[in-house]
Amino acid sequence: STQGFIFDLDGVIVDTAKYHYLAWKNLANNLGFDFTEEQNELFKGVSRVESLKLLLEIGDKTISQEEFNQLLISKNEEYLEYIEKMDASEILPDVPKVLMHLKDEKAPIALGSASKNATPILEKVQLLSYFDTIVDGNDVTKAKPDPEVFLLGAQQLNIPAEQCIVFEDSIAGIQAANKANMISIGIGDAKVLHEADHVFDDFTKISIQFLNKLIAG
Ligand code: B16
Ligand code: MG
Repeated sequence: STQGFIFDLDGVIVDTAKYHYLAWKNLANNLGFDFTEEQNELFKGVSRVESLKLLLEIGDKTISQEEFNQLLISKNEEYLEYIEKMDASEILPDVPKVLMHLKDEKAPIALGSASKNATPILEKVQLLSYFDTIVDGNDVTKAKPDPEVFLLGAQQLNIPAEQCIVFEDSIAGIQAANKANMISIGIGDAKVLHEADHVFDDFTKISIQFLNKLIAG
């Protein structure tokens, strides 16, 4: 049986979480409150709209729908300025090695990201060609922890959900993978990602032997 591999983008392939954080922090500061890196953990994997709702809760702010939409636009404009400057040097360690190995083994690969900016980011860092399909924030209506993004990825790869392996850095993303009955592999802090089936600090800690076991199913 063939196993499918689904990669989250932000925090797994590239560290754009730092850019999201900078943009949200600026927005919070402009509204008169602070936003810490610890609070940002809960924003990882969460859609743009849901993130702004969370931020306004943190700052205890109520705003009009019009202002809400305007803030979404200005946050994204600042974020786009950061990603405009990205190149392949921002790919996280050993990601190309893992993608290359999976390709060599003919394993189907999907992207499963909440971001609406996923394709331009993959283009910027020159990894787009590794992916058989891209599922991102433009394709789904329900944000992680809902499993929609990963189920759609499996469907587009034509692989049953139970035969898919998800790499994720966020709590919401691990929960989404688990709900989809996929194997969840956390990339990051094992204490934060304790709901994952396996956790590694980063891809340098994942051996080819372990990958081959996943490929074999
Ligand atoms: P955008 P992922 C997520 O990407 C980020 O982790 C999250 O912080 C962000 O709010 C979300 O994408 C939406 O991104 O504003 O670019 O549409 O981790 O699911 O790849
Ligand atoms: Mg992520």
